[in-house]
Amino acid sequence: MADFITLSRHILQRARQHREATGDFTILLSHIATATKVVSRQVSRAGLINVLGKTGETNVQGEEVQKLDVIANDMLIGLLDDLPMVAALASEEEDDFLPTRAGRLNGRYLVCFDPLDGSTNIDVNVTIGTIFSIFRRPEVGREARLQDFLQPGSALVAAGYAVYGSSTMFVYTTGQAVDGFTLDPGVGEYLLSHPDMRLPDRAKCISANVSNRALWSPGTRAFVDLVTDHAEPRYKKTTTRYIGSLVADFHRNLIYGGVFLYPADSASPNGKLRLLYEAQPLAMIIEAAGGAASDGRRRILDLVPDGLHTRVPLIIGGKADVERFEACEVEHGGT
Ligand code: P6P
Repeated sequence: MADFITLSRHILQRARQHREATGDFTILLSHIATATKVVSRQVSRAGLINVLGKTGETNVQGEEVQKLDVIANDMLIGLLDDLPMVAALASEEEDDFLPTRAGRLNGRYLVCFDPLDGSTNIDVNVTIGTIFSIFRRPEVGREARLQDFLQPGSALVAAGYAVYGSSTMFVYTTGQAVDGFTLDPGVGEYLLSHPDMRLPDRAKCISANVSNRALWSPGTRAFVDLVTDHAEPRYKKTTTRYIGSLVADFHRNLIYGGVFLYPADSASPNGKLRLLYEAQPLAMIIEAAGGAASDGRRRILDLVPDGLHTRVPLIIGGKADVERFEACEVEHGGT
């Protein structure tokens, strides 16, 4: 039974080592995990329960909302709304933040999430995921304010994601280590399968949407060229892998080693990905695993969002690769 480490048991062990040992944090993280289990079930049956396709609406990002986006968003909100330790929620699918019913005045935590990242891949059965992060509130005893969410990622208490692929995995960190759990559908439990995940110091993959090449800065083009031309020893065997689902690309690179980039470009000078509920949580994870994350110049975890949906360029993966990208931007010119 020693190897049968469930997520709940692991969170309790981690929480004891961490100042979040009040039990509230354990309950909160366990509820997020439960929401991802339900989303996983819906995703695995999407074609069967007629949730494929679009709702015909568009979200604050101007993106078409897929039915499963709504299901995932509603599931997370529904489960977290009843937790007295959570004061408010920020979701990719919600224009504004949502004070919770149970914790709006005295909840110590704020939860940010992208309920279903990569949702354009739903109809073609490509891996998608849920990304989340947890902040402590600056003060309690009042309703949450937008300003409470606008913190640097370095202040995060925890971050993680669920990836709905050939199996469903739940990966999280409280800053010291990154641990991965695989869902056993028969038991309905996440079991520890990837303890203490460390980013391999090799550039096995580079992940970028090369159809944006004409929009990239000279520095970005120079970096991608030196990697795909195998022009330096580190990149002799680097291959390209990009499936248009951030969580899936990130998870693969975390295990194999590599770098993902969605840089600024002439069409999107602030990049496409969102700082609060995509870049910050993944940056916390990659740094805890030994990697790095930058916007091309600055460390992601030092950046403070201007708003809930602030976009940011994201270069994330091996320290050497992020630094090499930044050197190219200096040498050849940024956006
Ligand atoms: P593009 C999915 O819509 C997403 O937000 C990320 O999951 C993914 O990495 C990115 O956009 C893909 O964007 O412009 O390459 O299709």
